[in-house]
Amino acid sequence: MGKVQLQISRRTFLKSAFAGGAGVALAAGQLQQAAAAPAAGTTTPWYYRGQIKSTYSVCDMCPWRCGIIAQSVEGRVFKIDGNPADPKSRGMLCARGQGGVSFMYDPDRLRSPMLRTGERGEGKFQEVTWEEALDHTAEKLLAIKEQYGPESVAIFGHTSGEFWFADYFAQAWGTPNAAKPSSSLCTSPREEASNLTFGFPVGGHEPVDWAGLRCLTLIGSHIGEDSRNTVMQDFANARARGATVIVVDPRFSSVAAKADYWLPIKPGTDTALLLAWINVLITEHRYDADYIAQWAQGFEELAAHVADMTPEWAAAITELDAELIRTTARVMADNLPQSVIMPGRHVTWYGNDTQRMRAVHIINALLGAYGREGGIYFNKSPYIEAYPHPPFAVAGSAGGCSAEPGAESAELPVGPSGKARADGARTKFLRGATAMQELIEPMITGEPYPIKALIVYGTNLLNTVPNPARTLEALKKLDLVVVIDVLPMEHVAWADVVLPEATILERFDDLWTVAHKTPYIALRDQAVEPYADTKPAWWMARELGLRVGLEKFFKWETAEEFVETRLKTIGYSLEKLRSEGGVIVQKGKPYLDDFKSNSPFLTKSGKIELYSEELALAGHDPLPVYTPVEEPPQGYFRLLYGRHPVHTFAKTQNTPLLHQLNPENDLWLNAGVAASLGIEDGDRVYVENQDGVRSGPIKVKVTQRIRPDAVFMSHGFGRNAPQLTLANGRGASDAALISRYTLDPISGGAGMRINFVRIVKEA
Ligand SMILES: Nc1nc2c(c(=O)[nH]1)N[C@H]1C(S)=C(S)[C@@H](COP(=O)(O)OP(=O)(O)OC[C@H]3O[C@@H](n4cnc5c(=O)[nH]c(N)nc54)[C@H](O)[C@@H]3O)O[C@H]1N2
Ligand SMILES: Nc1nc2c(c(=O)[nH]1)N[C@H]1C(S)=C(S)[C@@H](COP(=O)(O)OP(=O)(O)OC[C@H]3O[C@@H](n4cnc5c(=O)[nH]c(N)nc54)[C@H](O)[C@@H]3O)O[C@H]1N2
Ligand code: SF4
Ligand SMILES: [Mo]
Repeated sequence: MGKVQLQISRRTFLKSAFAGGAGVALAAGQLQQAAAAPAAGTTTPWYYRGQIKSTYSVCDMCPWRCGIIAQSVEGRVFKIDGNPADPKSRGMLCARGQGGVSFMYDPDRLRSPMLRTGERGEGKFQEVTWEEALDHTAEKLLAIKEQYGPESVAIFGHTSGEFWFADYFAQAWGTPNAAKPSSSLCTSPREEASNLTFGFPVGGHEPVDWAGLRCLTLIGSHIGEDSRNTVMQDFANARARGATVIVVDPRFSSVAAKADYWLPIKPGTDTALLLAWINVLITEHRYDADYIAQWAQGFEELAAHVADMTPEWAAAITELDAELIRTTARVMADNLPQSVIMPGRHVTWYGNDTQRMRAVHIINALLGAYGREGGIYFNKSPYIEAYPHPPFAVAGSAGGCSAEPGAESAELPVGPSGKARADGARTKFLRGATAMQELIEPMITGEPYPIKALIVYGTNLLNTVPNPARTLEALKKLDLVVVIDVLPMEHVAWADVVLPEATILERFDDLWTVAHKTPYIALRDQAVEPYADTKPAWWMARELGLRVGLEKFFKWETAEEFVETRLKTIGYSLEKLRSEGGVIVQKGKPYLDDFKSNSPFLTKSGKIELYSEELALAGHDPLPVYTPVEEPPQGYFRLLYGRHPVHTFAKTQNTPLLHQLNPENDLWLNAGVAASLGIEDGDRVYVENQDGVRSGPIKVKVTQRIRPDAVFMSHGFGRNAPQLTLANGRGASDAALISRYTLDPISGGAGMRINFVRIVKEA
């Protein structure tokens, strides 16, 4: 299979990725008939080799999780199509989704449970049986619990099975120390800012009401490179309809190239721009006054606060033209309420990010966008009950951008229809889910209490969490490190116990429930048998649970039984769901008109809180303030990083097909700067940061498309894991260079764009 895939040319592959699953509407049998007979002398195409089995599931190649149909023949998946009934795929997939087959058949995959034989980090293991691996883990966990308490076990979780460990097992076991990178390294500032302003978080699916949208503003959101399938579809449709697009980015990103206005802002100064926009909207009376009068509070305070924050004031800070600032504010206002600043996703930038995101949410309020057609709709969680279980020892608050946490979705707020937040507050931050960094430090210092064990589920520890050198110190100190993964990523070498998981199409999993304009539930069915000696997370969590005295939480025997029980609560069965296309779509309450007497806003006041009493009481600025960030020293550039369209984070660099499309990253360097440094396009250089951390060599892309004070590289390359045979040693690692971060005092999000690099020419 790998061989066949490698022969596909880039052009053919991308064509099939973006053609939007033309074959999807055909049933398996029709597909066979529709295909032309193979030419004599060629190998038999896969669709002639036997009965095609179509299985409904959800793409796991990124956290967007599009509905898919896996096409398999004789126990092997050959093709993945978008599920036309699924609101997040609409029958299409992005290139990464198409690459799912290549990901699951990566020959470098973990095959068997293993126990460490050498030193931590050496990567020496012995293959063992599941019994041995689980018995050993359970024994260690119980000994640690006995001596230090259940909270001394930390659990990190991401990817589609995170629910079983970071939510269900963590809560049953009784540790509040579960964290997800999709929260404190991604969305937590925008979620907390939204909680403070509207009384509910944005939710995993950004509720932009694309169909009627007339003006879209993007603050460092690079749609197209951030290649989430439906976001790209929606953007393309909106643009084709003539929607105006304003892009604020220090880099001329793919989406900036499609915009009406590009604001090449000085990195770290966005809050000044946002405040100046507020100034223009208010002083020129261009905001939605009726909406603000009816739904918001604190307008007078806001108006007084921004009175002096003119475009001229912001121009000096942002290095943007004052007239451009004024004009773009007017364009936004001319289109209200069908005018929206997209709530960004990866918003942990400078450690003051909740304030910036509050400014974004406040502008959306001034534009009257929330709850209006063509503006921002209210997300609603689908109705379905959790699997009944005894009360958990702790409330869950691992959070996360993909946090539609399965069984718990009915208990956690995702929109105005949700209930109040289950506040398991225990952090020093004002609100928010557990910050990952908060858990690394106690592993090293034992303060405020020791963390002795770490279970890493589907989290790319050393590529994801900033300051990997510090994480390594933590890994050395722990009494137990358990890694549950599918590939031999760098951190696997540091595990005591390695538990290899079956990929999404090799396992049955809990329902995927999505808070959405049309709330929906998607089936995650098993297409083929697990690879080698791999197992699903639900099975591992249960087997471990039974071994550590948590039987009462694991009364169910299979995930099918778990799901069947949940489906019954909405009058469904697995059989019905399978026969109906794998998706249940419910009715939402997207607009203000859908709320009769109750306010849709769930703040204490029931209003949009432009001025935040809650922030004031906690000693934070109640109105967004601009705080300058440190400047790069002489000879250094600010390190910016982001997505590449055909890769996901640090997980697909070794995926044969995606590796072929993009084997390494490059370093964007301003053309003027390159000339002055004597660097030419294609030169290979090393990159060294303020702490002397070096990565590379990386190929330079000399371009006019980036400001002179910053460089940019895509995330996830520069790997240091020989077992990743394709990815190892290609390009440079943004993660290694992010040795500094600043925690946002409100959300606990880790600001990572505060690192500076210089360029070292290859010897
Ligand atoms: N330097 C830097 N750090 C970042 C970011 C960045 O841009 N640069 N981005 C941040 C953001 S926005 C996010 S959301 C996070 C993402 O953080 P992560 O989710 O940690 O990122 P990935 O690299 O996708 O790692 C996923 C891990 O899950 C494993 N995996 C894949 N499929 C399965 C499966 O079926 N089962 C199991 N058990 N494991 C599986 C993969 O092999 C990999 O180790 O990273 C954050 N950190
Ligand atoms: N292909 C692909 N798509 C993905 C993912 C993936 O791994 N691969 N991951 C998904 C996930 S979980 C997330 S969180 C999103 C992340 O997608 P985004 O939220 O768009 O975040 P980043 O990728 O970090 O975007 C970085 C952009 O911000 C710009 N930037 C840097 N500094 C500043 C600044 O100070 N001000 C402004 N205005 N802009 C700045 C950069 O130049 C770059 O264009 O992508 C999602 N989509
Ligand atoms: S956006 Fe692409 S990678 Fe992400 S879930 Fe959808 S198809 Fe999969
Ligand atoms: Mo993210």
